[in-house]
Amino acid sequence: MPDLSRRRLLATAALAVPAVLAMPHVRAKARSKFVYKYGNNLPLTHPLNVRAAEAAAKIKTETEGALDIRIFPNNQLGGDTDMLNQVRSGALDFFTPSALVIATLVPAAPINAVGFAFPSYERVWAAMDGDLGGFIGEEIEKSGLHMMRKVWDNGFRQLTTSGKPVVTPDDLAGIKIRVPVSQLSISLFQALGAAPTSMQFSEVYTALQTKIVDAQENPLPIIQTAKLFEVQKYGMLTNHIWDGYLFVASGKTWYRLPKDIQAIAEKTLNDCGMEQRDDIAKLNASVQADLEAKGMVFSKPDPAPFREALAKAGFYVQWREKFGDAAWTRLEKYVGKLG
Ligand code: X2X
Repeated sequence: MPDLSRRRLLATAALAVPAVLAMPHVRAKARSKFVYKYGNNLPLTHPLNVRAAEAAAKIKTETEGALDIRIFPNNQLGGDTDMLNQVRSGALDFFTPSALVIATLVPAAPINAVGFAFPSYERVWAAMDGDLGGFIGEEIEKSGLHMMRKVWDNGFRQLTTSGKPVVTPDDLAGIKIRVPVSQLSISLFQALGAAPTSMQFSEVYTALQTKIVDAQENPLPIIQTAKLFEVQKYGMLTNHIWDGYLFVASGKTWYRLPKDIQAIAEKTLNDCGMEQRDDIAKLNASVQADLEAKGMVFSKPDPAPFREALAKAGFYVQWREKFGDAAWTRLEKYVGKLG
């Protein structure tokens, strides 16, 4: 074979061979590659997505490309109910539902979301990094999903309305309020005399804009990043539920990952979750002023009459029974006696 064509042949062959095989030092490490999908319900600008993107990049680097997590933010894969079905079947690999939303599958999960239970972030993180979070993780594991141990922050949920501010539970009478697809949320707002309706977050902006509902409730960073301030006027700092994002993986695909890759993913997601908590804490210091500059008007109702209304309606008795004594006692260990 004449030299020239031989060289050409070699050059062509080299191009056709995947780069890893052409490099013996890398070949030794070549292994299966996992391209996994992570879906969530929040805009790209929310700290959850900012830190998830950072986690994905870090995991890809540290696993030398073996685990490549592609992020689908903002309900691109469907609403929460759809993503929950997908993560159960293994069509979706990672998902961050609120405990409120995962309750249709794991009824004990939203024990952290009992109305007016948590007085401060200090107690929240003691509980979630302690026994209470451990209990939630075990319950989720039983359902066939895997939960990363560090829960990410959604925040304390605050009430917003378009028509008039809410000062006492009486002001909630008959108000059409959107809540997540959650029995606990429905029950809470019914007990307060409002007219709650469940809706996936993907539909909330439009429902408020077209006045299908008059009110909603979410932590302020969501009201900011999802631009709900464009369709809501009054913000009431009720802190009625502390809500977190559980970083879950589909058991069907998580346990297919080699152990060392699982360990890198788990550690990185937990570390980035801690950073995400800090991001929300920083945001909490400035978000109200930002929303005020955008036209919202804030007030801080006295929580006592709201708690009393819940107790009077039998809310705490009913949910203690539903969650069971074991879960309830764990919650009370961190927040004191409820109801
Ligand atoms: O649906 C909501 O309100 C949200 C975005 O807070 C949750 O994910 C529960």
